[in-house]
Amino acid sequence: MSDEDTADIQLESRLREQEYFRPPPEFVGQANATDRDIYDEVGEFPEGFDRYAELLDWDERWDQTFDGSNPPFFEWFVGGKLNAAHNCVDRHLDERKNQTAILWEGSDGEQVNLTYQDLYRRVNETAAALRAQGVEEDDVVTIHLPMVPALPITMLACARIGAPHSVVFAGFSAQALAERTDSADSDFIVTIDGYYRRGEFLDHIEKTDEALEQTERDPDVLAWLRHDEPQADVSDDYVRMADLLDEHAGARVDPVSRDAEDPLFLMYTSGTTGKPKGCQHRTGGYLSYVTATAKNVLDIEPGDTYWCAADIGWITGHSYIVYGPLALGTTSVMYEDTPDYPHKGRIWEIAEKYDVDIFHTSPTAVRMFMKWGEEYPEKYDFDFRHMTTVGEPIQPEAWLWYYKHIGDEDAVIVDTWWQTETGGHLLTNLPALDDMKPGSAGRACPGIEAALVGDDGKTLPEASGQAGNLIIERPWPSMLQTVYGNDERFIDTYWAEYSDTDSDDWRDWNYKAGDGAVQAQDGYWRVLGRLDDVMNVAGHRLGTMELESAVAEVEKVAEAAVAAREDTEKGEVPDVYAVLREGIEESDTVREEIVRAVEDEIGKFARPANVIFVDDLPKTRSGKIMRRILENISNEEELGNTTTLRDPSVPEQIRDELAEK
Ligand code: 6R9
Repeated sequence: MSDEDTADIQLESRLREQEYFRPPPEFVGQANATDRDIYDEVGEFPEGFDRYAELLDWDERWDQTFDGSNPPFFEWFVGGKLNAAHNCVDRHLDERKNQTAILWEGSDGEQVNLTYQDLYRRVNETAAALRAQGVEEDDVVTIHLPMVPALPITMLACARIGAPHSVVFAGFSAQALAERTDSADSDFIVTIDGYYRRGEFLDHIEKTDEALEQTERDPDVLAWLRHDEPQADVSDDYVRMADLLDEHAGARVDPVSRDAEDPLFLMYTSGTTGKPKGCQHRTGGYLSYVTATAKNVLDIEPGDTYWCAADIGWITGHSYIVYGPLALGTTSVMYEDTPDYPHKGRIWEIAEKYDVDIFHTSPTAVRMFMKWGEEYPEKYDFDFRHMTTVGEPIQPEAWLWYYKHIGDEDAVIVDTWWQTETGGHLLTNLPALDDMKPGSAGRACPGIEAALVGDDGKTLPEASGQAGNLIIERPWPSMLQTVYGNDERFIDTYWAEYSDTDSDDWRDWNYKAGDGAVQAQDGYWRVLGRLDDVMNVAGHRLGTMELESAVAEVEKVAEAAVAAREDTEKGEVPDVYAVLREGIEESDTVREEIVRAVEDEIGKFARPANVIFVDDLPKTRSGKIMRRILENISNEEELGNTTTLRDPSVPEQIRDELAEK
């Protein structure tokens, strides 16, 4: 064995035994948050959050930090006025108009450098174009764009004119787009002719064409082009952005002064029941909180090159590619294609090319990089000072690999727990202040009061080491305002279970996260995963109900249930258990129909891993499907308690059926 190998093994075992990792002194020396007093200062409720809002430019200062008089409809920075696009673009022009704001790398290595001045010009022209097309303040604009510069430009243009955007991840199907357009009462869809996936041009406009056949509304469609000329069949009924922009070349649009409480955007997300919910985020509280956490948690400075390798179509991209980083005036990297195109070193090649300082990704991606092997990152010369994970728990093994092979043992790592609903980070360390602990998110962020409730409804003692239901006991500025158009659902989903809903004292209201968690004796939080019927597939949230209703569309299926199976790479993957109608034979054709139904209703990323035909599903006496049992079967685990089953032999029958296949 070479010396190098021996050294490697020694290091490996040292890393494994070590529970805490100190942030490197060079990091601490330059960090944004280095004083522990921040916890007391921001924790001074509610005025402590004023310091977050003070990071922004306001047209009018707020006269009340927090109004809790009508729980759970809390208000933040009441009376204040501001514009998000001004804060992310205009206010940087004096100091850094020639600095790159967005550094975009296309599939084939094409590069677009948008300086703050360029971004200013393009956001203004796009805002003028949207207005000319009839978009008015408070109109919801549905944006169905992939990772191209047009996406942040359109979002910021909407923000400039006070039109809330609703970005629908490009991987969603036509039907999902149609549903979200209708649900948001949106009369505008912004799309593009296509984009690149693994080097191939993907026709994207056909999803809009199909969505229009399904919508109840009749939205105007505005189409960007990926190149100068259309590469797909763009209907003459659609307005070409290029034409509109030509008409408005050089246009300037004054940013609309928005009330702090005016909505900035909607983001649809999966829940336990029914259709996806439109989480509605406010302008002032949201922007203040994501800016402050981008500064204190992600340690972003204007001079940094920052790369969050997520998709802007999810909340992570909204908060930590677009709004937080740009409000701080940094350089934010965007990449169009997948991490393995044209080779598995693509991410590290880009990191080297742009000299990225801060890198942000998901545990799923880390597991994938780990599987591909360290030879890929080793080929490139890059040096991160700070790394982030988000979206799911990270296994200590994957954490250690990330620390060693990507961070070169001299970068800090933050594991950030938060949700679409929370707008920004809630549980994570401030990197210079606390040691890292693989597998743990760490402390609650300044000003955030988290707690655990046992199944008996009682709050667990602090740092008890016991698992419980995660709740947030005190409001925070970036919390969702409501579920768009459905206040009742907002209350039922997030508040009813752990609040005294008759009380008009905000202290009696607790936000339910839907996650299980443990707080260890050191005060660190470890989030275990969802307690409800929501799965986490490669960091994407999917409701079992949504999947099941897609499967139910297949006529040959009598009944179906979806269970999450653990997957070493994606975290979880959906397994479909289907009972076919009388007289229908099991076949690959039916299986294919089921898979296609899921792809059509939701999107390809939700594709089931397995379709398993069974004679019956495990049900309680009252007829409820016990998905937990299917999950145990999928994961080849003990079945646990089956006494509540109407027919206790069903799980064994399913196991036998599986064994026969
Ligand atoms: C930001 C985002 C939210 C759900 C959340 C939880 C899981 C997110 C996590 C994590 C463990 C972390 N989750 N971050 N679990 N550790 N650091 O991911 O939002 O798509 O709404 O998902 O993701 O289960 O409830 P969203």
